[in-house]
Amino acid sequence: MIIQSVQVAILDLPTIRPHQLAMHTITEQAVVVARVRDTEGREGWSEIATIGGASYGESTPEAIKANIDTYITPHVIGQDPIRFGKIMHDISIHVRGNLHAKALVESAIVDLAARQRNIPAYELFGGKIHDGLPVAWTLASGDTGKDIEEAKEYLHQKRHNIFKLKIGKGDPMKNVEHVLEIQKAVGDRARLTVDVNQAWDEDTANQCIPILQDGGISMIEQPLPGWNHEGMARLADRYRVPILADEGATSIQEIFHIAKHRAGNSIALKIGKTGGLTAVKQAAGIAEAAGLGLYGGTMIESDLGTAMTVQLYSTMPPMKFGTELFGPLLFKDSITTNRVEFRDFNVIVPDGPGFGVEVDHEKVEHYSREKGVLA
Ligand code: MUC
Ligand code: MG
Repeated sequence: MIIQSVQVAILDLPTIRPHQLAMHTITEQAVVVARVRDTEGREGWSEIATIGGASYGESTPEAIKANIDTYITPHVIGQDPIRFGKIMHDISIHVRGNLHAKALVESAIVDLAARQRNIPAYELFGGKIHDGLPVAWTLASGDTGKDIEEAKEYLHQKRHNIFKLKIGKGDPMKNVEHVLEIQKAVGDRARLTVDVNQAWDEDTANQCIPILQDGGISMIEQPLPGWNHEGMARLADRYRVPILADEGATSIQEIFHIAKHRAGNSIALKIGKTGGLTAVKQAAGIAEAAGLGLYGGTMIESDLGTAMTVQLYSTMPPMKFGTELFGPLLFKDSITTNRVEFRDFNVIVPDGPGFGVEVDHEKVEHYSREKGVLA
């Protein structure tokens, strides 16, 4: 039952429409997939995404793969998956940083440990509290009219009633007008948030936030660069509308720093940036103890990475701002044979063994950048 192999591949998954962020427009999302196999041939799978090569953050898909293959895998081979705490501790002694890579490896090991016992992976994290989680959709087509159409359609389908608007690209005041137009179109049928993805300086934030706040926007995500904790603290102090730290809130140490200095009054959790499933639960504990609001973030993973995240978030108390685990809905295709379900404004917690989704090996091969790695 010990781990015999670890394999990592980069997949490029086409999206149903361009997804425009401040620093990059996604038309194909690069996700990194890992497979660990035990001596009896059982498999554990995981997926982590980054956005726009090196433009969103320091971790790139290529670096994640190279650093796992070279530096992390040797500490995993021959280990018992159920001791994932020990394996991750060993890795932490030998490999600094590399949080996305560590997250990918820990998650694949957890999937395998759960499958060896024929239980959902959430059982290894205290069991689920929820069967479904509120789920936002990101309006980021780059066109106000199309965003309004999308919002109306998904409200009608009862798929989403929380919408996050990406407003970091282009003229800030035009973006504020875009937000207010969408707010007017959906009225009180939906709650709107905005994500600036670090694009403003403090002056711009002080021009735009009061208008967004008066317009009824319910949360402002990462308006300033991730390093600017002092600026984030001033904004959080000055405005009534919640200021959410995302790119600035990575490791548990960084999240502790934000909590201590109130550099934001809420935190976006993500498995990749924080270094794994266990680390996210630790991060949530720090944030909760400091009275910060939580948001269940994503880096736009497909069904596999989303199932992992939904399962983990299901073991935590309700998050003040809900989640944005819409990833599978943005892709043209799926790399799993069963899909993560969305209904009644919720994403449903998968209940099968492991993370509850079954990998489609042919699809994985089809979308792999390098053929034959996970064949
Ligand atoms: C981010 O910065 O939050 C999450 C949802 C989305 O549309 O973009 C991502 C990244
Ligand atoms: Mg964000």
